[in-house]
Amino acid sequence: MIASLFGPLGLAILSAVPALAKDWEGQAYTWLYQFPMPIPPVKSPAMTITNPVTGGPIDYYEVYINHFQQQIYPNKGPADMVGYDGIAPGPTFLIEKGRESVVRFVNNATMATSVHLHGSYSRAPWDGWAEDVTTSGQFKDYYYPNSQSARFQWYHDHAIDHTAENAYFGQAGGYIIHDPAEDALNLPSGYGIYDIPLILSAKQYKSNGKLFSPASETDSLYGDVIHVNGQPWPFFNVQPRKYRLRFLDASISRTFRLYFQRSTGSTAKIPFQVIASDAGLLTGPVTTDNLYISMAERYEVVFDFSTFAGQNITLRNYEDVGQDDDYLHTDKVMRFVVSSTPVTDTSVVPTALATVDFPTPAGPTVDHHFEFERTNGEWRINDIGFADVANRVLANVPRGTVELWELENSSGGWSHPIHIHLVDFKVLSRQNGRGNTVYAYESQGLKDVVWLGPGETVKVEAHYAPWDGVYMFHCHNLIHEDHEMMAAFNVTKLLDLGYAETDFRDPMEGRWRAEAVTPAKFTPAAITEKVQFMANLQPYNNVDEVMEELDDYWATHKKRSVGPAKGDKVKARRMRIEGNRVNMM
Ligand SMILES: [Cu+2]
Repeated sequence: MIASLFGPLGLAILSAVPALAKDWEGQAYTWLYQFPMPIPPVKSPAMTITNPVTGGPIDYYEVYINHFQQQIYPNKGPADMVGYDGIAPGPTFLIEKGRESVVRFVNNATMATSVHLHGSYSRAPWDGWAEDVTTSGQFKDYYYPNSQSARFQWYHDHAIDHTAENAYFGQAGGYIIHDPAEDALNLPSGYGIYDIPLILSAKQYKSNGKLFSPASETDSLYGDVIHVNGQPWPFFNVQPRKYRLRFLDASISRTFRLYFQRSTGSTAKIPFQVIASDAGLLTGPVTTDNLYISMAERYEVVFDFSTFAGQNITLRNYEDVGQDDDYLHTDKVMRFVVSSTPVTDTSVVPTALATVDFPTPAGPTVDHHFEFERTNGEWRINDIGFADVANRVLANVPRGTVELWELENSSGGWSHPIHIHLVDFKVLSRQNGRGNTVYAYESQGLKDVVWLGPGETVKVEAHYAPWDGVYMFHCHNLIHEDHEMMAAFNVTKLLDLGYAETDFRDPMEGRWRAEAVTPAKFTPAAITEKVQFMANLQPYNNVDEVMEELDDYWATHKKRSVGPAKGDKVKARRMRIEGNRVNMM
């Protein structure tokens, strides 16, 4: 097929657009826009326990990781899935900033799990370290701070070597933090009413209606069936007014470039406002008519349906995003059915949204250069894979410093969304790939994932605080992650900081590991005792004080580079962090 396209100078050029290799990779799904979009239910705490140090509340939740079945094809058998509380996506947590939480994840499933709360600066033992697994019949209590700015976090599996399977079969859910500053803006609000999570995923099914497993994939599983909140190509009834749409790409391999279009008539792309990204609100709304969102990224959009009363709006996806495989309907996502009844809408999108806590610029020197590459069919970071236990800590970052990291995609035509745990970063620059562009919706807020399109090199800057400890960074194509495109960095302890606190640096510390489920551990008294024991060690309640101590420290100390320098792969390979148990396992 030959199509006429417009080149960068507005000149019409002829370009060969490849025809689809095939319409479907798996079982065809033909019920587009026939079924309503589900909204994941809100998770309620099982009890609220008093923090014995601060006197504040700690909400305690129990989540059961259960096998379940879901009818995807109306004319086939149900799909076998595994999800949080036996649903997919899992229930949504609605958290007020400042209310701590402990979530007990109970593994009733067959495969081992580990839970990462993506977007949270959780202490290392509760960050979902891949090897910190909870096996079938065990539970683990995860303690979360919830003291960061309002943001759309999500919780998902992170278990060593089979994260892709666990996430794909259903282990992902939303975790939304609200704060008073955001609430005061009068944005469209009300979870499931005018504030709508749109959790995207792409999967592939077998002829019996069951999921095709990514277990034996080593490159990618792009999926030919697009889901929103677990339903293929749903419709959603809306009123002619503004909505806040919280996008999360929970696919294991597919990147989207989204746009809105009338379902009939004009095919023009309809502009919308991006108001938030991974770490919450942008400085101000960014108006665009299309949006890249790769795996694990979150973007929040306000779309105004008020001029489309009685019409249908289709959410579409570009073709040829990255080098993902396209199928018959992967250029479509869902449909909004706009009612014809006028409504009053008092919500607004202010021109100033938030004061974003950008890191103090560290200067032009690159502290660490990481190459994301494919070597002899294996996925690697600076030639290291996560299984290389002795060498996988690729950076030592002095606690409280700002570092500039350069992330290079040197793996040919592949793309990699890179997630750095613990921190929020600013995307500074992008070279090659998409025209040296950092999109305004990427740079006007803080992020924890950045998409490295084919051939791209991106610089990101982050404040490595507030905690010390060993954390992961990795590709969020979960098949790449499972096949070793994951490493660690160590936010090092400042021995002379002079600030006394409990040590939470080791993500594998024995006392925080999963335990066997027994009735005695699930009594209210036992739960209260456990939660208060954790709280007594004060993992989170002094965060402002910690930040001040770190600022004071670095006002009078000079940073000494302690990690491998730019391009120094040999050094990276040999570097060991002495005394770090994680590294020596
Ligand atoms: Cu990747």
